[in-house]
Amino acid sequence: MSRLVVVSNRTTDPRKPAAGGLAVALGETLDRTGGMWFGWSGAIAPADAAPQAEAEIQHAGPMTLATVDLTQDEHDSYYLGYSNNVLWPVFHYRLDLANFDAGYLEGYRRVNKKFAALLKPLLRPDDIVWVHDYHLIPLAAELRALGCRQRIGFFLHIPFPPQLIMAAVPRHDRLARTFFDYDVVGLQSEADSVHFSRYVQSELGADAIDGQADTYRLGERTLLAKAFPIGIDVDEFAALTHGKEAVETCATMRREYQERRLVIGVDRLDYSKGIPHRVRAFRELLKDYPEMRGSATLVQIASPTRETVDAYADIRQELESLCGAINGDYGDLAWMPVRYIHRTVARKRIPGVYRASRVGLVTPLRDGMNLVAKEYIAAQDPGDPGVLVLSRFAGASEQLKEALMVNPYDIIGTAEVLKRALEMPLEERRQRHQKLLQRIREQDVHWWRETFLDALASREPAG
Ligand code: GDG
Repeated sequence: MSRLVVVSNRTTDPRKPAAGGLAVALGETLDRTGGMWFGWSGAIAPADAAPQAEAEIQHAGPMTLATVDLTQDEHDSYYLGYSNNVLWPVFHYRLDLANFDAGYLEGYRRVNKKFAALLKPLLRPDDIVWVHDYHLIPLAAELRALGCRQRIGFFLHIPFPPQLIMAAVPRHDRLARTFFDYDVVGLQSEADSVHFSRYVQSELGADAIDGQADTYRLGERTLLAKAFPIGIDVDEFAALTHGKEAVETCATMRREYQERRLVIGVDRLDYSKGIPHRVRAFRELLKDYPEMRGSATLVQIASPTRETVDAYADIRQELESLCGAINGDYGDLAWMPVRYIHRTVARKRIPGVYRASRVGLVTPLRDGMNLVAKEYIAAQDPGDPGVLVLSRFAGASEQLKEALMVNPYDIIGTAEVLKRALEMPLEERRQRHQKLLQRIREQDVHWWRETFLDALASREPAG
């Protein structure tokens, strides 16, 4: 089997305890093939440092970690700027939050060029290269420009927006053409794949190839672009659920909230996750159904992320005042309706939090997949499971049909569904959970990795 080379903005040592399911799953193949993970080290190079001539190499068991530092200017324009102030909002349909500063695009291109230049000398002719996410869309084009002919695949972890949203990005076509330097582009959902298909045909003039599903031609290049919905490592997560920390967390929460019905939200504090909408729906529940007062309790864990981007500071403020107002209006000496935690909880404790709750509220306004929804299912006790309330705008909604589906913009409707979830009889909870568990087992992270890599391995190397 060819050696696998994974490229992503940040690298993770899959053996570290904090490594999540994705790192572990990729780590398995990296170990098996003696592979390499290449990306940013997370460090900013000192202002007076000489330009980096080669990547920093570390060995992690059979695999290699190769990392590159960024300068402050590269970090600001490539990472904070173009990636997180342009591509992230636009791909989540939020043109209103995008800042199309021309300097960002230049920095984004420069870092992709730098990654390519430092990666190329490390590549072997029969490597399979798998690039991850929106930070690195032009990477294959830069590698091809340097003469790389290896098979290169790309996976987009976030949504691909509708044609006319993508078309609003200045010079979008120049960026999007670089998708054709990959052999396979993986998207999260069928909805994304439809958007991609329409975009490349209408805006770039690509042709869908007759008789070959999801395959497009642009000039000399052909590309397979389809949905490969990412999953979780269900067994790893179940093991975590039975670990000491998770069991302890679950017991503590159950003790503390024994007279309450617990609703849980776990997200990065990101505007795509719909957290304020969700908190408003919870307020609506208390307003419309007085019998829920003194009982239903929302615990929202919102882990800090990208705090130097303005939109993130705004949402933090909005959320703090919203939670404070609800507690002021409805709380009493014995019961606080909303507990909002703006901190990162240790990964080993997260399954205990999921398991202690009656309802998991996963209501993003837009999400590529949303792994929290899948983790929530994996962490439940099959004999007495909690209910998943899921936004129809999460990629996961295409698979998790037995969840209670909501439109997170519809605050009253979400409150109604939340009430239904809190009152769902045991037998219905069990039946829904059993089907959901089966679904996340069938299409888990190993299935995802293997189907993507099989598709990539079966493409002809670039001529
Ligand atoms: C992107 C796409 C896509 C959350 N809070 C804490 C914590 N988490 C963990 C969860 C879960 C992960 O973070 C979040 O994953 P999501 O999939 O929900 O969302 P994004 O981070 O936005 O990821 C998304 C994903 O890529 C994969 O392709 O599904 O659509 O946006 O694992 O458990 N972990 C810890 N403490 C916390 O407080 N330790």
